[in-house]
Amino acid sequence: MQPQINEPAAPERKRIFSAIQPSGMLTLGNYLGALKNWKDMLDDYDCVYSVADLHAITVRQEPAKFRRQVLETFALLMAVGIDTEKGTLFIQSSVPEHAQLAWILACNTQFGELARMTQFKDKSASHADNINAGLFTYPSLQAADILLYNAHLVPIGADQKQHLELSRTIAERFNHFYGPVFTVPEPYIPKMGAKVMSLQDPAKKMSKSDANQNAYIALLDPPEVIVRKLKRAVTDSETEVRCAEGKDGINNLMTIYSCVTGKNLKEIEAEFDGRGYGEFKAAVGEAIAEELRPVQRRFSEYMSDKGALEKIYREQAEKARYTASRTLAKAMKKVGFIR
Ligand code: ATP
Ligand code: LTN
Repeated sequence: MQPQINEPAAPERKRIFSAIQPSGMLTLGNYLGALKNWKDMLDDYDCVYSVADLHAITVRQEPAKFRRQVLETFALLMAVGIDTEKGTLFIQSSVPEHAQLAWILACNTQFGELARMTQFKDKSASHADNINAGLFTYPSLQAADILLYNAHLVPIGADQKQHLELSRTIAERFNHFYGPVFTVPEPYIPKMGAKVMSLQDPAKKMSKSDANQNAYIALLDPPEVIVRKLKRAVTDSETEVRCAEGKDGINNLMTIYSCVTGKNLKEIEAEFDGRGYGEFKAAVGEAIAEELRPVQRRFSEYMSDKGALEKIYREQAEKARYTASRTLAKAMKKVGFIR
């Protein structure tokens, strides 16, 4: 008997759904801004997490590289502590109900609603040679992800607020036309969670798809690469390690250092009083490397046994399908499909 997601979500534990695209190597920004919270939420919520590979092909992917990235993202999520005994972690394309419900929801999403999405406008501009239909209907698939599991809460960054709002509209519209099927999800902004900025342009967020590799720390960067990238991080012309307006580079490094060491900003200022940027950057680099060391070790362990890894992602997909297939069946019945 497979372990299954409780159905419906146990009333005392709200269900959380979130997903991340395997569109590149996960960064320190993903880790401190999202994944650490994903891990912590496992204790208090009924968590369902996904590697959103269907979403990732809205941008052209090279097949062999893409396959590797999906697998690595899955293993890396486990390595940061997403415990598949406590929650569910699955690869989106292994649960065909996502694509099936996405179609039904696309037929309940208006052209005008999709055309207003800023992510669509941004990605159409940055991938002008491939403005495909999937890029346009991306939010209907995202709504399907969330609604299949009747999630109450969806932890998201600011850039996904518009998509979540549209998921709510789609759920309400469907429920209104066909009768109550879906839980209308709420956005969830975790108490803790830092926004990590680019090391090369601290006005921009650290992003896994940045063309400049020195702008981000990938979770699998070896210690010496981390230390080197930190050494090259953009700061300012002063020498004093203190948090202040106009010192975006230093503020960012202090935030990172604080997140990985647990020290507050005052303590950090005191620690580096009179010591200059060079020493500070070296300490930040070493602290990050230290934090990531166990993650990298666990990642290597998972990747060294592909058979065991496959067993886990198959089981997890089954677990997710148990709930997804029930919700899809309910929705299809309401629409009037012959079952
Ligand atoms: P891409 O470069 O492909 O757009 P990304 O690195 O910007 O990707 P997303 O896949 O859009 O990341 O985001 C995944 C999760 O990580 C989201 O919850 C997002 O809020 C969070 N996240 C991404 N970048 C940062 C960052 N620099 N600081 C904090 N959180 C981040
Ligand atoms: N679009 C999101 C990833 C994503 C997601 C979801 C987030 C896909 N499906 C469902 C929350 C809920 C992104 O690019 N960050």
